[in-house]
Amino acid sequence: MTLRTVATRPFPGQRPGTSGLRKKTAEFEQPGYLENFVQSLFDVLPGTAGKTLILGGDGRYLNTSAAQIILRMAAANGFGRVLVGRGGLLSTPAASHLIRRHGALGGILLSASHNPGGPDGDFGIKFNAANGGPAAEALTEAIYRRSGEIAEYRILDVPDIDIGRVGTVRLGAMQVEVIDPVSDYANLMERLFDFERMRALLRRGSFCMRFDAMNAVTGPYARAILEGRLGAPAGTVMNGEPLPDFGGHHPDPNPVHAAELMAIMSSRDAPDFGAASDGDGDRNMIVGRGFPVSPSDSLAILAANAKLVPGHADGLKGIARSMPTSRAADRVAAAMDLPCFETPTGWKYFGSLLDAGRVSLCGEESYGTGASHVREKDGLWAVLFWLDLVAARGEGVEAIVRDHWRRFGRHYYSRHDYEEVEAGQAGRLMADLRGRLGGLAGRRLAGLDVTLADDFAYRDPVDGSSSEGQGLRIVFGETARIVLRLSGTGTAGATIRVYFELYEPDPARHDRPVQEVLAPLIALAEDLAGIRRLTGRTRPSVVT
Ligand code: VG1
Ligand code: CO
Repeated sequence: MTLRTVATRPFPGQRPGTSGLRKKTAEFEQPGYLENFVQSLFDVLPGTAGKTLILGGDGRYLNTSAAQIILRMAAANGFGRVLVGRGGLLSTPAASHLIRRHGALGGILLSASHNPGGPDGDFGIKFNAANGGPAAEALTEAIYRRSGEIAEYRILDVPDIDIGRVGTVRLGAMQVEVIDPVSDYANLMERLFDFERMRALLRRGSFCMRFDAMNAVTGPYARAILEGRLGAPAGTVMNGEPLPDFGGHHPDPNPVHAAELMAIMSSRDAPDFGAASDGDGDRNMIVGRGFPVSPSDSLAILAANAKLVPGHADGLKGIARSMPTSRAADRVAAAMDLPCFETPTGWKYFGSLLDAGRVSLCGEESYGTGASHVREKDGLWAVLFWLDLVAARGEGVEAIVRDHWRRFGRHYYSRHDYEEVEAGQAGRLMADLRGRLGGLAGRRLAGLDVTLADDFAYRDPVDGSSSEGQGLRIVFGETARIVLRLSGTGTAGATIRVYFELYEPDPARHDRPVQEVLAPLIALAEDLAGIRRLTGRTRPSVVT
């Protein structure tokens, strides 16, 4: 067994985005590409000697071969122990839990999350720190700087080890523990929710649910928890086998990409409750019969009903949402007299608030919801939360949402994505609008008064760190908002995201088509930003 030091040269562009480093699979397949990034990470960590590392991924193409390389590199870099999910699998929230439970230095997650996988798709790598949460900007920037000067990496010269079976293997001086990816996570869920109550609901012949794992990582988790511990009938979980190309699915749980589930939920004999998760298991979509729940509403509804589930029986400390997420949660926070925080997009900003005990629930408009039990958004957790609410209230998904709107008003909400726009064009469009924001406040546009127009900047109230340039927002008081930002997870060109929100307090007006209600704001955004004019796109690539 020999430790090899391999000479290498920097690859440009190894800068993590909103959540990890994501590139086309082919880029990751270049010899040394993965190794360079991993060595850069190990080089900037505060000491790896004798430490514990958690390792897993979402099962996509390259997952297991990358895991083997990382195991050999971890051994060569002095780690004492690596816990790896059997078959190289771990969902992102399960990994977050394991990091915390085992006092690990951190965890490496092989995933490009909701991006498609396979040789022609995307691959990615995320690092979560000792608190279980995504690496903070200071660390990801340090990795990036290191990747620009790296000259060698260290690796053990040994054959692949068997990670397909639970057990312990030695790799040099390091111990590799292959663990069941599901059991610890499932035990945690049992402590947070009333499994007896959900079991009774699922046993009732009249209640039926469907969970779409989209051939990504949540299949084994959902089967073990829903069909196993909760006794839902076999077949409740669809597309439950993790596949290297996700069976051709785009594992993004929204009504556009989870079309198969949406068709089932809109059919004549639709189940009562539908749900889906993404590639790495941190996102969730909740659907009633023919009734998708907007993720921003979902956060607000979970907050308003939190006391009904055992994990939050003592109430909430506060709520946080990412800036583009609708302000539905803010209304709940105000009514419950709770602190409410607005952070930049990406889960890494919630970590310090959760660590400091300032908030208990967090959410994003992009189908991500989570809480203080881990430091990640958590797809299955959100599904169980909803299921437990349905059981506790004895009402269906749609009834719960409509009741919430009646009490708090409805925030009509939509996101329009323009994907694979030429990067220079997208940058100019944003710079141009940013330059004109200063003149907008005080003007009346589309019949609404602009009260604020700025480029969102955030100062973390716990550690004082600041992040600028987090999205252009045009705010019309409490009534409406338009937000524009560039995605930090795409791998081809630039993706422009435009977010629309309009508040409607009147229950008599809660049944209108979303795009129709938002049409004046959509037209105004076009007038202001000129997306069609400047990019030649006639319509968004995806509307959610
Ligand atoms: C997107 C979402 C953001 C989410 C991020 C990571 O980022 O908008 O809310 O936190 O993906 O999610 P962006 O920069 O493309 O808008 V995951 O589930 O892909 O790790
Ligand atoms: Co994800």
